[in-house]
Amino acid sequence: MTQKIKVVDWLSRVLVFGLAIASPQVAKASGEIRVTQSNGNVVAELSYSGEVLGAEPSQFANFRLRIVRAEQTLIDQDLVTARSTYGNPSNLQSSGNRPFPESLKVVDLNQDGELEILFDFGDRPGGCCTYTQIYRYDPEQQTYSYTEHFWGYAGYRLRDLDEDGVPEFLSNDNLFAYPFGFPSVEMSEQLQESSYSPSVLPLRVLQYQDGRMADVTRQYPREVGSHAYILWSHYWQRQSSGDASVRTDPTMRSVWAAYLANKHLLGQAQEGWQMVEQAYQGSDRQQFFNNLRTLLQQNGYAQES
Ligand SMILES: [Ca+2]
Ligand SMILES: [Ca+2]
Repeated sequence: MTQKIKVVDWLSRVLVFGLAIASPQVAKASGEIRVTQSNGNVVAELSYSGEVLGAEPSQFANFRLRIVRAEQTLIDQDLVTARSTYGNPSNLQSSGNRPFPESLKVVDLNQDGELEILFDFGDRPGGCCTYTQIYRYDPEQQTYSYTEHFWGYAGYRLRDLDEDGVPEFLSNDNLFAYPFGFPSVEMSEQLQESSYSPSVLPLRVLQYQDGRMADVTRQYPREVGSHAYILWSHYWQRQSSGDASVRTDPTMRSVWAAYLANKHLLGQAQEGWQMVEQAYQGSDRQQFFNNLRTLLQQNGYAQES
């Protein structure tokens, strides 16, 4: 039975810090979902079968990606992922993951005049563990090559933080998830509401440069400082409301770890340590501080020590 094609606007046109991202168009016909996104001379289309609108779908199949550049179809293939087979691309479906239709974008990520195509996939949007695939045009081969970035618990938001036309991936450092336990639900909800970062992990800012993700976090001290401030404020609010348990609460360890990582990025490591050593009085504090010092050194935060 042929159903009438239904076109749904997932999002209204969004203008974020001067970065215009057109809405994906989602078409559904006879159990097939096609997501089309276009910008300039590039059209990208994800298609697969299964239910995607409304309730959580039960199954998907036949993931395909098509990229048309200057009216030439350069990619028309099954979606593959490099991750499920340790570097040997395999069908995305066999990895147990699926693409998220609303994430498809055609954007110039590095301001070189050539548009990149990106979309996310994983077992569920917003959860652990999602990936982003980015396709870029190779003028010599006259086709597109791709790279995959794993976000883990961190996730990301695409923003042009400094309004220079180059978008940033505003994310968090997944290497900090979660050696010191998980944060409280209250803390997590507080960060979800903030505009800077949805996660109790150190802030991380990435840019897509030369076909790979580059860590540019230290170039964005305003955002790092805001994230550190939110973390500190959580402690301060509990402390000033008379909640003495905040000083020994083990769920604060992940908060302090992220806070100190941020303070290192800001060049305020000494001040950060003084505050945390004063604030956290849990019986495991010495072991916690030692482990945190090691983590900060191993991951490039403690450059000045
Ligand atoms: Ca580009
Ligand atoms: Ca920018």
